[in-house]
Amino acid sequence: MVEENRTPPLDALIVGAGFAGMYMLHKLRQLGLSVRVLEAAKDVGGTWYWNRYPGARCDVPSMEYSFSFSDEMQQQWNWTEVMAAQPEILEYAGQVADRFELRSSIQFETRVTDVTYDEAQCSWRVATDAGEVFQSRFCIMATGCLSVTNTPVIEGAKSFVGAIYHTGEWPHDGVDFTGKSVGIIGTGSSGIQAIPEIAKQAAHLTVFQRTPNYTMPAHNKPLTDEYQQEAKSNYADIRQQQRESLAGIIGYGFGFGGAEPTEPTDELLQTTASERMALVDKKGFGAIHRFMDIGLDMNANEMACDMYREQLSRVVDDAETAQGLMPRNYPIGCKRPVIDTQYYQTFNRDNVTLVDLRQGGIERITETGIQTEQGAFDFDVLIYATGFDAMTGALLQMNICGRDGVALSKAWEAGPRTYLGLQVHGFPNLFMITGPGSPSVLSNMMVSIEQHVDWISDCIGHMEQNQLRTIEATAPAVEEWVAHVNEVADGNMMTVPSCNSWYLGANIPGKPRIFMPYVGGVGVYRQKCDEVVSNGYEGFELANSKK
Ligand code: NA7
Repeated sequence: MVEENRTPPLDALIVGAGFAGMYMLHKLRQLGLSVRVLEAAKDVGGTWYWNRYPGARCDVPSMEYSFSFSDEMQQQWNWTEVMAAQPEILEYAGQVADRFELRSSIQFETRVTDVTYDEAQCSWRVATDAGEVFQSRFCIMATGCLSVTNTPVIEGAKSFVGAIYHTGEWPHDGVDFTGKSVGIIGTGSSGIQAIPEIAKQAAHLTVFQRTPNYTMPAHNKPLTDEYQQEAKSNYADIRQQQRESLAGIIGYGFGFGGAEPTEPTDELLQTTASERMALVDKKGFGAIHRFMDIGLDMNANEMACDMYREQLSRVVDDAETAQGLMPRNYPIGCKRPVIDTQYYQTFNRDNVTLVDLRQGGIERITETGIQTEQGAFDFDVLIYATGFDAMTGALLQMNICGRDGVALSKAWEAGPRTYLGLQVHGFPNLFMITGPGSPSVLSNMMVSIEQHVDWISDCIGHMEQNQLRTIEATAPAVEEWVAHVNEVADGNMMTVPSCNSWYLGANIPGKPRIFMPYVGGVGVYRQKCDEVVSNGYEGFELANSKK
C-alpha cells in the first residue's frame, strides 16, 4: 500500500485549470481562502490545451468568447479573427494565468484519482495519481464537458502499425503529414475542422464517415482595429445582452452576411418549392437561417434539410460523393451546430476519398488500414476524430464517493441528477462548474462559466459570513430540477427519437440516453439561480456542523 502523503487542510480544492478553474481560483483567492488547483496537463487552458489538431477553432465570436470580469483585460486584449483559432485562445488562457498570477496555486501534471467525503470532518479527501492526499472543505469540479476522449472499440485496433492520433489529445509538436496517406474516422466538429487542413498537406486523405453532419460555412475573417474598438466601447452593453440571451451569444460580428436578422422570423412551411429554390440560388447554405419553424416542426425541418442537400449538391463536384456527404433521416438542429471552412470543397480535391459507412461499415482495423464491408483502405497514419464522453465523463472517471459512501457512478446510474447543474444530493460542499442540468454546452461556455463561478463564490462567501459549514442540494430540489430539465427539452429537435448526439450520451455505448444540458437558456437560468439565492438558498440545506 502506498503511504499517504497528506498536505495541510485547504478551504477549497479545484480540479481543472481551464477557464473555469482559473476564474474560480481567482474569485476564491479574493475571499481570502486557501485554495489549490490540481490539473492533469502541463499548463492551463483545459480543452484548448489538448485540442491542438490542425484547424481547431472556436465557433463563438472571439469578442464574446472571452472573460468579462476584468474590464482592463477585455480592453487590453486584442483578437485577430472573428472566430479565434486554438493557438490564440491558448495564448489568451496563458495571459489570464499571468495577469492574475494563478500558476503559483496550480499543481500541474497531477491527476485526481479518488474524491471521498469525510463525514467526520465535513470535508473532502482528494487523492492523486502521485499518491498525495488533500483534505479540503470545498471541492469544485472545473473538469470541463469535453475532456475525456472517446476512442471506439474496433476489432484489430492495436494491430495498426502506423502512427495513431486522437484530435482531442493532439501532440504538442504538431504532426507533419507531408507525403503521408492518412485515414480519419469521424465527421463531427473536430473532423470537419481538421479534414480541410490535413488534406492540404497529406499525400492522400481517406475520410470514414458514419453520420454526415449539417455544417454551415463559418465566413471567418480577420478583425479590423476599427471594429474591435467599436465593440470594446460597447462592451458593457454586449456583456449584459450576452448574460440575458438564450445561448450567451448575441452574434456580435459573427459575419453571417451583413443585414441578416439575428432572430429567425419567417415560416418555411408558408413558402412554395420554387421560392425555396430561389432562396438557395441567392443565399446558398444561408437560405434556411431566417425560418423559425425549422426548430419547431418536423415538416419544416425536412424542407430545410432538402434545401441544405440541394446546396451541398451544388458545391461538391462528384454526384456520388455529394450523395455520400448528404445528411438524412435526422433533423437539422439535433446535434451541436457545426461551422466549417471549405469542408465540402475539400472533397473536390483529387487526394481526398470519402468512405460513406452507411453503404457498409467498418469491419476491423488492420495492420495497414481499415477493412470495411465495402473493401479495404490502406494508409500510413490513423486519426480518431471520434469525440468525447461528454459532460459526465470526467466526473465519473474520478471515483467520487459522497455521504454514506455512495459513489457518484451509483447515484447517476440512470443518468446525471443535479440541482441546477451545480450540486448533487448526497455530495455536500461539492460543486460542479457547468455541470449537467445547466445550460453548459448549449451556451457560450465563457458566459456560463462566469455565472457559475460567481454564484459558487458568492455562496461560499455567504457561508463564511454566516459560519456555515456545509451546503447540500436536497433530494426534492434535485427531483424537481431534473423533471424541469426534461420538460423543457421535450419536443425539441435535440431530443426527437431520430436524434443521436453526445448531448444525449448516444455516442458512448451503454451510456444512459438522457438529455444532459438545460435548454431553457442562460438568461432564464441565471434568473432562476438568482431567485434561489434571494429565497435563502431554496432547495439547498445549509448547516453549521455535521448533520
Ligand atoms: P463528435 O461530435 O462526437 O463527433 C465524433 C464523430 O466520430 C462522429 O462523426 C461519429 O459518428 C464518429 N464516430 C464515433 N465512433 C465511431 C465509430 N466507431 N465508427 C465510425 N465513426 C465513429 O466529436 P467532435 O470531437 O467532432 O466534436 C465534439 C464537440 O467539440 C463539438 O460538438 C464542439 O462542441 C466541440 P456518429 O455521429 O456517432 O455516427
